[in-house]
Amino acid sequence: MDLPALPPIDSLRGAFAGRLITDPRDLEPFLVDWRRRYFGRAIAAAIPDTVEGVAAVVRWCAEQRVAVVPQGGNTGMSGAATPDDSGRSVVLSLARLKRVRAIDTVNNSITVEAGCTLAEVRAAAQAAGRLFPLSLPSEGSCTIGGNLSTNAGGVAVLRYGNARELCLGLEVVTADGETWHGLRGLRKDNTGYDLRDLFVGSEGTLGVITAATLKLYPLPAAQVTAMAALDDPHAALRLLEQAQSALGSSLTAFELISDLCLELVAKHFPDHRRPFAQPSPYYVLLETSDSEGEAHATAAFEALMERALDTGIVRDAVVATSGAQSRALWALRELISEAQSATGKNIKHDVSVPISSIGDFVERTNAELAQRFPGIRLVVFGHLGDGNLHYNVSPPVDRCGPEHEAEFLALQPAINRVTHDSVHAFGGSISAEHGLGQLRRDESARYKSAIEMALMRRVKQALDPLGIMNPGKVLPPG
Ligand code: FAD
Ligand code: 2HG
Ligand code: ZN
Repeated sequence: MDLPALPPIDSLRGAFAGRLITDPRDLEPFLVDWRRRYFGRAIAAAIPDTVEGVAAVVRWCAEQRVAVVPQGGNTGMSGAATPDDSGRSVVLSLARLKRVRAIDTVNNSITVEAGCTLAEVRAAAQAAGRLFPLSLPSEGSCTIGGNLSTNAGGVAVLRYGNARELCLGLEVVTADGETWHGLRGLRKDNTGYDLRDLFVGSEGTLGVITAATLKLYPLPAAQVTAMAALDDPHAALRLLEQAQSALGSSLTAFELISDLCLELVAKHFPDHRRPFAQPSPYYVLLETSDSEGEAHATAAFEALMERALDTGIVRDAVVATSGAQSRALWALRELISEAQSATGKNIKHDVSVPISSIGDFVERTNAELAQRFPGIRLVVFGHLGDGNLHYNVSPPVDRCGPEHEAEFLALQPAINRVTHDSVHAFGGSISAEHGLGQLRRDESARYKSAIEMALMRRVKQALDPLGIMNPGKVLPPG
């Protein structure tokens, strides 16, 4: 397609009130993802203060045939918020749309603008005596717009669902710069196609989310955390079954952690060590949210752990007896990503399989990778209760330095192939919660059927006929 010459940037400056960054040094942080795996180019980063400003930027881009790359906290794992290298993009940062518009404690809902960080939304809910349950280790930086656009998961999906399930309504600036006011606080609404659910999880490829109405829950009377040491993911599944029978919907988190994860955390964050005298191959971090108070929750956990010890499912267990102990256990889990990054470049897989298949998946995939790529280290952790693992790969210990990076990353396609073919064989998904972005875009096309790809392309064509919304993400070009 012949594109018009790039227009003078001053015409965009005049199009909206807010910040426009064009200086290359100031622009740099908007052009790279936090893992430093994707580097793009852009004419400018636009940071409007208002929804009208967002619409004006999108309209300018549509007129000039310039791509719009929405960006929130830039904490995404798939390179989805980084522009391509065409130089024909505007990064549209939502960081200044930060108002909490309304809280309704009878409807149990909160309406917030897209640039509020997840931590700010949780704090606003808490100040009103309510829980907004989405919980990610990146909550201080990621934004609610980014959470919805990636359909983020996190550590409380088991009880409350992912971002999609917590979203009641959306306000969206469409690809032609109009605003759809869909901030309905309704639990039930069967009036045709669900536009909200099209935008959730679309990674900025269909429109720009400017605000959302979200579900709130009562604050739990008590939350208690425990950690169990065990042999393998099969044992973890048996513990999950027992925990669900004993605790029902009070079980809010069930996270698997392999020993290498805790070794890396202890190495890079020496204040955070395993809570057990002896290391075990795997651990599970559990949390219960109890409406009857702390004593009740602790007693239930202790009974569960005693039974699991008696039946040989777990080797050892610890139940936190204070908030500080609970936070220390959670820190071990939440620091894994950073600890693995501190070890050097790694290959990420964010996979889901039916929960009951996780043990077999890990066993078979570990064996095949070990045989094909001797010495590689598997950093396996994640949301076992949702059937979702971060099945990440680090280089062998003696090939960790920057001088070995290129050699290791050259293995990525082959390592992905083994891992993703295994996921597919177990009926799973190659992106459980991080999205496709640029990282898994082409991989995903390999596993989806032709009809699924064709339907997705038709949706894209209908909502973004000019193809300006975050091109090169989710769908392969062409
Ligand atoms: P960005 O990275 O800025 O953008 C992500 C995508 O959303 C891009 O496609 C972008 O174009 C689009 N986008 C952003 N804002 C908008 C908007 N307003 N309208 C339209 N499109 C938009 N993720 C999980 O799911 N679970 C976890 O447990 C988890 N843990 C993490 C832990 C760490 C330490 C880190 C660094 C990341 C973690 N993540 C996790 C990944 C990341 O935090 C989430 O994907 C998050 O939802 C991204 O939000 P963001 O605001 O940073 O979005
Ligand atoms: C988590 O659950 C995140 O901590 C990050 O989803 C996973 O680093 C990762 O691969
Ligand atoms: Zn995760």
